[in-house]
Amino acid sequence: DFVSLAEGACWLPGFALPVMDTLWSGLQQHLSAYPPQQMMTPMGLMSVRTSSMGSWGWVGNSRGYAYSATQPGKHLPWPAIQPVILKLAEEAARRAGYPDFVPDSCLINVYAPGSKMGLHQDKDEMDFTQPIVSLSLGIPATFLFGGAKRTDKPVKIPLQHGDVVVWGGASRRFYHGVLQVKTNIHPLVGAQRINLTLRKAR
Ligand code: MD3
Ligand code: FE
Repeated sequence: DFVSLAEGACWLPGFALPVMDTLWSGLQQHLSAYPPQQMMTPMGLMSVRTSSMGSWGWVGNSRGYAYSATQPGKHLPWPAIQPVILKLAEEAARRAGYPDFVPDSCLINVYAPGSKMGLHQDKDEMDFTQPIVSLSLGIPATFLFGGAKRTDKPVKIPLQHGDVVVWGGASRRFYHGVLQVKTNIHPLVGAQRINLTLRKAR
């Protein structure tokens, strides 16, 4: 079952729950091998820590941000998107009406309690007809879903462990962010929220 949030935005509560044990064990291995790092941006150091999978990882520095084929400060590629994650994203996109979505980038955002993400638009990708699929794990967070203008009043969406959202159509360019994550403990994932953002970057 799904909830339509705006034109093109489709919330699938608990969609990932059936694969969460498998997905979490693979993700823990990834995070040990590719520890998430706090990225710099022109706006300052992010409170969120990030890692990536796939052909394109997201990297930031004080001059800007971009997709990169190599890990920050290294000449090595990222590992492939894990099959369980890839299948989940493609299946969610298919349900939302995007049968041809094949992501080439999986950004992993790790939120400790107190971390947040300010309102922004995702506009570093090449093809805006491709949706973005996001998966939440761990402790809950309040997602801010705004509109096409920064001044559009955001709607608050309580995202929980196992929730998937497909952001396509007009909503693809909408402003969004995450409120400061409250201290909490999740039985599987512990005292953190992790968001996987799957995109077709190139
Ligand atoms: C709505 N991450 O990494 S994922 C990001 O929870 C980012 O970590 C958030 O925004 C997080 O850029 C939100 C959900 C998301 C991603 C892209 C969107 C929502 C979106 C693009 C347009 C509209
Ligand atoms: Fe974003």
